Amino acid sequence: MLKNWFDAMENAIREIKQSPEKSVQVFHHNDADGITSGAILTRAFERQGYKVQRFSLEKPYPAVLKKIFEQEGRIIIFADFAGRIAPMISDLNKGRNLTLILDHHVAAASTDPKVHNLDPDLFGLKGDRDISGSTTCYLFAVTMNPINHDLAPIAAVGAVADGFFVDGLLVNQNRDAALEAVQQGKFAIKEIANGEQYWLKTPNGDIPVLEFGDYLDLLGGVGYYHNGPDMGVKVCLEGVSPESDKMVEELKVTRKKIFDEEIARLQSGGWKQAPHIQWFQVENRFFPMGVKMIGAFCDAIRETNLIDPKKYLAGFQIIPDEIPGFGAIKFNEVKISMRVSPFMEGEIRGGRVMGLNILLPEATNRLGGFSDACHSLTAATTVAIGKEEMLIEEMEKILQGESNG
Ligand SMILES: [Mn+2]
Repeated sequence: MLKNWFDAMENAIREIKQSPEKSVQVFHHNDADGITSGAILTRAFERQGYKVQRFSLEKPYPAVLKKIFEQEGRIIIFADFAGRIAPMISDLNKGRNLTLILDHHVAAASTDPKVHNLDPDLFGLKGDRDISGSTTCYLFAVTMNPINHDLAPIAAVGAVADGFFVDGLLVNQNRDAALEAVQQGKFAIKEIANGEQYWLKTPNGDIPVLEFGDYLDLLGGVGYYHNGPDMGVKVCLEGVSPESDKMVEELKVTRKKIFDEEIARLQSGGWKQAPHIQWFQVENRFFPMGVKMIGAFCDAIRETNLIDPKKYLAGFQIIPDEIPGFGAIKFNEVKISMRVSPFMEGEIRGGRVMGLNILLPEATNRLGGFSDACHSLTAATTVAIGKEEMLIEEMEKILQGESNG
């Protein structure tokens, strides 16, 4: 199976080398795994003499994909997302661009021969165990050119930050990347009581990798609309600097200020109450933070006395009509993030009330919205701006139907 994966990567690399196009467009996720993936691909393609245009996305939104695939004759690469939507990408591409998908989430096969879905999930590996997005990109990079072995520490950082361990240890491809980085003298593994601790060795001392991962997550998430992902990639390739430290400190201040102001608003009548759901809309007040932060904010308040512990918790944030560096995109969409109190968590786990993984996607579908990551205790979808209240009402109908029936 793995031989098939390396064969598929070699095929794609051959096609890239045969293409007259000498620039690549890299679209990567904005979390630590995605940022390390973007850094690895940038360095690897620049070494091959390509001009790299790099864009960080919070998600591969359909509106963004549509604009990307208005192009023709390009080399387009997706990293740390898009494995599952290879069929949709194939439909949009129609053979017009050489497209590579270097994701590690659960994947579906491509239906366009010009779309190479190199997600190792299709070749027998598990993205939540064996291999991160960064390690996927790293193995692609060394397949393209063994000179890229020096990128192993960046791959290992992404793997640790993505947080998939078996009994506290990195395993399989992720572990191999970490061991390689250790051999290069740039990484250290220390045994602890329930697993291992990973350290990045830098000229300025050793940094715990989990801490470094948080640093990248902060740049990518809190600093999303303020060039944070660019700084994250720079830090991966060149190391932390006083400039990046300053940016991270400023972003922490920004986040605290925005969160504190929102909490004050909630305390002075900012809530809207439905029978089973308490909700609020932050409009554009979270800018320049990315839309991941509405979920982070719900997490921050779900165990406080700001909320009614017996109701579901929902927050809305308008998705800005812009992808940094890529340009204007008319989304006209609002993101909803849902969380629950510890009390409701017990009710859901006990099967006494409906999980968010059923409630939110069902209501979102009824309004023609887009469901993505929905789990029983955390969920997020998007709907058109203006449908916020309708979405809450749909969920109430679903909940009342359940209690009546
Ligand atoms: Mn990942």
